Amino acid sequence: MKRIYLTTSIPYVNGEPHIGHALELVQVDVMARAYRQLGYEIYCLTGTDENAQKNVESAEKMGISVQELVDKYSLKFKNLQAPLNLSFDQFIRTTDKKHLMGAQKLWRLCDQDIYKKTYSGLYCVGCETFYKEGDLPNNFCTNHNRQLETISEENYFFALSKYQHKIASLIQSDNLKIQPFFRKQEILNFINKGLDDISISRPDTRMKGWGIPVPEDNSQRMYVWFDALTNYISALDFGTEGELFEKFWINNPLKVHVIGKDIVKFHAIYWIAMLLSAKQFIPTSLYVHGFISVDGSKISKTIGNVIDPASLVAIYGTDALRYYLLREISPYVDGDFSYERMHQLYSSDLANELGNLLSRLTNLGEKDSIFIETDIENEIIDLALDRAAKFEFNLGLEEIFVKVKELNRNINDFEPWSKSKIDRADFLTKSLKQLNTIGRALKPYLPESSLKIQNATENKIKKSASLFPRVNMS
Ligand code: ME8
Repeated sequence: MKRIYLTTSIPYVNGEPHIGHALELVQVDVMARAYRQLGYEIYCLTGTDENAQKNVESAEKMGISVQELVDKYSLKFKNLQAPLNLSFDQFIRTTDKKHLMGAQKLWRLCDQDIYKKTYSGLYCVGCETFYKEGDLPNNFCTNHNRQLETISEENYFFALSKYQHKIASLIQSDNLKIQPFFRKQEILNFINKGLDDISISRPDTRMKGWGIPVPEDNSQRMYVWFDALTNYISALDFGTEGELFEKFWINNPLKVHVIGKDIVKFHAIYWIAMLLSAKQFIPTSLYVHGFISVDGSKISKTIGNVIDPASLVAIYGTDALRYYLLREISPYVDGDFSYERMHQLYSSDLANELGNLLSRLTNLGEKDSIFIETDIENEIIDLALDRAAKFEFNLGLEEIFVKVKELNRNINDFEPWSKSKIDRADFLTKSLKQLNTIGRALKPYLPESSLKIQNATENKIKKSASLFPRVNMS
């Protein structure tokens, strides 16, 4: 049986989930559903990244313990499962015991590439990254709106430089396939400028006792990226030699990480080097999505434009938000969210086109006592499935909606309501079957609507409840 292991990145838990996170979760969910439909045995993972130093800072500011902070925010991410209709198999937290075991095991396996050194450098706690003088203008991180701090301390280092050529060749040859192509080129250019060794631990005093202890050295905690990246295998019980690891990492040709454009370096370089050092298999591909802005501005707590995905679902419903993220946002490039566009898309594509099509056809179908035995037009369904599996969600939905529009046009042209019952029986039967096919094609994208459409267009036709009821824009 063919297998695939699919993962999202694991968000930090020092802030609320936003629609950028929802984008990645929904993209991975559509892929997971598509591969399931294609008959693959799949394992789909998401979770939260909880050992960052910035959590210590945030908890201090909020006057709560770090554990309370991570519990509270991790739950908010986990709670996106219902409103976004996510079908993942596991939600891992990097504060889980099995993750600690996996991370420490990997560290031990990298032992020959780890050494201790005193280091002085510029650090952004928001990025959890060291920078060199000149990396960022005025040593200011615009992403996190903070001045870089100078830090001098004794840390463990990982001999990343040793893996430069090997990693470049794995990427060049697509043994690690990076999509889209321009991200592959970007990272190759970065690697070819030369890789320095990286610091992979922080003194326990700076971490205030938070984070995963370095094996055999309680005075140091693992650098959060070293620990976070191992989530992809600790979730498979790597630490305890579990069956999942055997099944989905060792004996599995497809291991796919979906990530945002800001964390390619960590996945395409650090993670690969760690796995090579530990003599483990590497993932097969990275799919890199772009960033969503809100009304043209970067999503930021300071600007105050963090939109809770669940609040959008409360207004428009799960499938409407999924539709926006999949159709309006091109999978690999930056996109924008606005309430205005959300409302527009909801009204035009979902309520007026798809919803209306279902109401019209089932209304007439009920009046004429139409009975449908479905015969599926596989070509459309296969094409939509193929697009979903290939991360081409916008194209997949576009093609389905061409069919939706075509059907609506046919109805307008034929005017079944002005024909005799006998004259329209054929037309209605054919149209309802086509709508049933559309319903099936939508399955990985809009699972709930897909099911409603399928149920409403099979057997004895009954007038269907509105798929996308009117929403008033407040
Ligand atoms: O990077 N639009 O966590 P994170 C689209 N903990 N995607 C966005 C986005 C936006 N505006 N903002 C963030 C981390 N993302 C690490 C990951 S993985 C071992 C550790 C994406 O909460 C971002 O690119 O900053 C990443 O893929 C994910 O959301 C989590 O971001």
